[in-house]
Amino acid sequence: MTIRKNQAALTADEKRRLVAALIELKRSGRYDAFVTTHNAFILGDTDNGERTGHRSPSFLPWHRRFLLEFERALQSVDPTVALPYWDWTTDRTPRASLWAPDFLGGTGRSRDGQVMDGPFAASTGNWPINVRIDGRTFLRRALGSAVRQLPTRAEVESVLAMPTYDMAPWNSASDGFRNHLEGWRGVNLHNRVHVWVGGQMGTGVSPNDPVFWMHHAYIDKLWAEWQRRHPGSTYLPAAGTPNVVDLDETMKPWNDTTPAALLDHTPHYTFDTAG
Ligand SMILES: [Cu+2]
Repeated sequence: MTIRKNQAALTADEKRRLVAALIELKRSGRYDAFVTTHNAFILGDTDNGERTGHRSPSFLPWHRRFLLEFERALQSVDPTVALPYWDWTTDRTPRASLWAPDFLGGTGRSRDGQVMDGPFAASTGNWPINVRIDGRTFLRRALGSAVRQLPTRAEVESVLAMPTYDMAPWNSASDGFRNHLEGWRGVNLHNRVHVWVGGQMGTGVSPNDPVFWMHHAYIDKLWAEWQRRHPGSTYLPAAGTPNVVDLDETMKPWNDTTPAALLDHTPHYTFDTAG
């Protein structure tokens, strides 16, 4: 059974195994296929047209499935590995152990944003940025420079308190839990974390940075926390919404699963704490 743990609680051995599995997926080319898929959806999802991965109700189930596919790929390399989550309300500075050289490495140097330490630094030769939006082939970060503060637990609580999953017009203008968690409206949780990390994480090719998976694993955990808090609320819209994935409609690119089929994470993984 897969148990997703807080990244801050991983042992040295768990970190080593996760890093090794990431580098093997990268070497084999399977990693970059995930970056390509994510970028295609970022480019294709629009507020007034078809929208599936982002700025829409299916942001949460789409990323749940995307992470499941990625976690299964990691487990095909090392069956003991699970995706950890990064609780950025607690581990909220560049001094967090997440950014140490034995795990993800730190922020980028000022000249060009290049990450200079850790297993994903360009100098290792193990982490070429192949799926990219410009000529730069090295992992970049600028932790805390484009936006100073990561969201606080109080800000997270204010969003978890919202009882309605999502609302018309089902896009970046919506009120409700999904769009406040995604961050287009209000205190801004998910989007702000992408901006805080900077570098590739601030772009459509954000999965180039392995922290992407840990950020989204925490967003996914917050969805589970919201469900426990609002047992009478569920995914919306229910049916008949143009350009938007309704509860029982299949989602691209897989075309074999629906939001309804992804509401319960427990057949696939559990978390170390209920939260
Ligand atoms: Cu995304």
